Amino acid sequence: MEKENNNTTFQERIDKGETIEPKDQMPERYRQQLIRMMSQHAHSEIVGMLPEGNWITRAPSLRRKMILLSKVQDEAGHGLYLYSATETLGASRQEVIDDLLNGHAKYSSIFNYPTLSWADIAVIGWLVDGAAIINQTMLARSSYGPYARAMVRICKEESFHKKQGYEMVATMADGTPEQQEMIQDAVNRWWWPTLMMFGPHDEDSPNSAELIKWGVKSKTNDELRQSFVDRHVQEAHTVGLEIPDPDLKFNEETGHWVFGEIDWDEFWNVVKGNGPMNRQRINTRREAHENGKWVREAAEEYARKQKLSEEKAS
Ligand code: FAQ
Repeated sequence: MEKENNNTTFQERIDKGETIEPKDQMPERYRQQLIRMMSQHAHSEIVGMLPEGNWITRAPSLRRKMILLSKVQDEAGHGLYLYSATETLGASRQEVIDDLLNGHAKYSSIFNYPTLSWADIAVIGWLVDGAAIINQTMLARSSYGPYARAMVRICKEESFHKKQGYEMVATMADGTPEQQEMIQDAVNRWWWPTLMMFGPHDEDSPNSAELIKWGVKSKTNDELRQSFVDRHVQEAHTVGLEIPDPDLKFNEETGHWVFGEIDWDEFWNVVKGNGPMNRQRINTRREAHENGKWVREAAEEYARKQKLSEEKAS
């Protein structure tokens, strides 16, 4: 009975638009849902460094290299904020990271596709960051304070990422025939996987209703996907690029673009670990984690010594 009363109070707070902070009472299921979603999000930022990191040494100019380096560093920072925010819910960072390295944790399907040419870097900035912004602008209004605040900062950085991506897309689309071919080929390969980032259709999304009830999400997967399509079809046409969807057409009555069906078999195959790059991504993360062991040990030892000397001084 007491639990029910607490939950009612909690729901009333959510309905009033109040922010929930780490020490507030919350239903266990709310906590678990946030740990699930925020840790998957943190992993996505960290694994998301790999497809672009692959091209840092091959950037076509110093300017492009500096931008890409700082973008990839930003993604690392996003992962770290999000791991910290997940810890505020009582999750242990080590366990969360172990889950990723053991292959038990999910992360965004999009990062299991290869980056085959420099044009892919332009298209990731434009489409993948573009999709991330649409999703994360909503999450900046999420009911859980630490997540919402992390999203505000992350969205500012993602906006820069998208702008640099679109500027590169526009440059290539206006370039030599080879550059135009490269950029169109990259759009053809990344368009559908980007639509998959928003998750399954609403009727196949087991978590959405609960997350919306608790104010974690305020829009459904399909609503966000539609916003993405409406915005990015326009941007593609502005720079003379085609969207690889024969069913794409504008509905004058609704003011929205109608688009073809996503290949859900491909989506679930990638989510289950069988995408083109899943194994390589996890192996690369494992190797990086192993190579960074001495840094973690040194940091822990430093913190231990600092604590000892502070105790002595007091
Ligand atoms: N990939 O019931 P729903 C970025 C899973 S960050 C893999 O609809 P929910 C920045 C889902 O986890 C990109 N798995 O789930 C960047 C669930 O499985 P579970 C990441 C997916 O939570 C840019 C099951 O399917 N962004 O791009 C995917 O309501 C460039 C059923 O799904 C976030 O993580 C997927 N695409 O909605 C970095 C944002 N979709 O856990 C580098 C936060 C669904 O029950 C370079 N997350 N699944 O076993 C979210 O907004 C949500 O969690 C969704 C999924 C929308 C991803």
